[in-house]
Amino acid sequence: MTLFVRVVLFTFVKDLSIRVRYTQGDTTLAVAAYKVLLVGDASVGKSSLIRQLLLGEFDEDYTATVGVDLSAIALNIDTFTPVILTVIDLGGQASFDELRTKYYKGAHYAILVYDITSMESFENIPYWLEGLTESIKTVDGRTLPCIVLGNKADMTHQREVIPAIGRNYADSHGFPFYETSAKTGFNVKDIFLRIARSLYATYPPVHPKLPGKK
Ligand SMILES: Nc1nc2c(ncn2[C@@H]2O[C@H](COP(=O)(O)OP(=O)(O)OP(=O)(O)O)[C@@H](O)[C@H]2O)c(=O)[nH]1
Ligand SMILES: [Mg+2]
Repeated sequence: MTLFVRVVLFTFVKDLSIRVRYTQGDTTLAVAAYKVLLVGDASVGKSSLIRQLLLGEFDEDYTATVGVDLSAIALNIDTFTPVILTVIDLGGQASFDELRTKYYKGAHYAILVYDITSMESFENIPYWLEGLTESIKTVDGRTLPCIVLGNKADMTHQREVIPAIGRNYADSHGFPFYETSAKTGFNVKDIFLRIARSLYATYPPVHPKLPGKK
């Protein structure tokens, strides 16, 4: 389904989910929108995952994210249900450590990314999680749901982290685990769909009263 979204207003609904109201023909509808943080060491491929998802493109050159990049990702979780993920792609370079936490507040979900060719990037995942849990409470005080991604799965010849290690870590926290490749697109759309479905189930939108309806 191609959806033409003309955003007319952002509203906060009891601080739980953001509704984006849009018009489609003569009707005003609301779409559930959620704030998703994308964190992990510099160069693990966070921005590349977004680029692959939005443009179906991959760039071999590394351009560090300076501070933060914001993307609105519209996904249909089924034929009738669009969801918007506002993804906050946080530059992993140490120079942005202080700035980064300013974007944590009010998040609904976090994507923890490491690079399967870098054991160091995997070993830093607990620090990323600690930073998140120290700095934020979710909008309704629940533990922040997360997913763990081992990216660059196409680079098997340089692998340092076997899938079982990533999966064990994720399991120990009750988080889902996937390996992904921003280069080939492996698992990229699937994980964003999974996140959107999970958020929609956890924070279902409050439907607005349409004009003329009681
Ligand atoms: N082979 C391969 N290379 C990747 C993959 N994902 C990213 N890269 C490469 O890794 C480098 C870093 O990618 P970025 O997406 O910029 O990394 P980042 O995590 O956003 O880095 P920061 O913005 O500094 O935090 C680039 O040279 C990409 O081309 C992947 O899945 N496979
Ligand atoms: Mg980046």
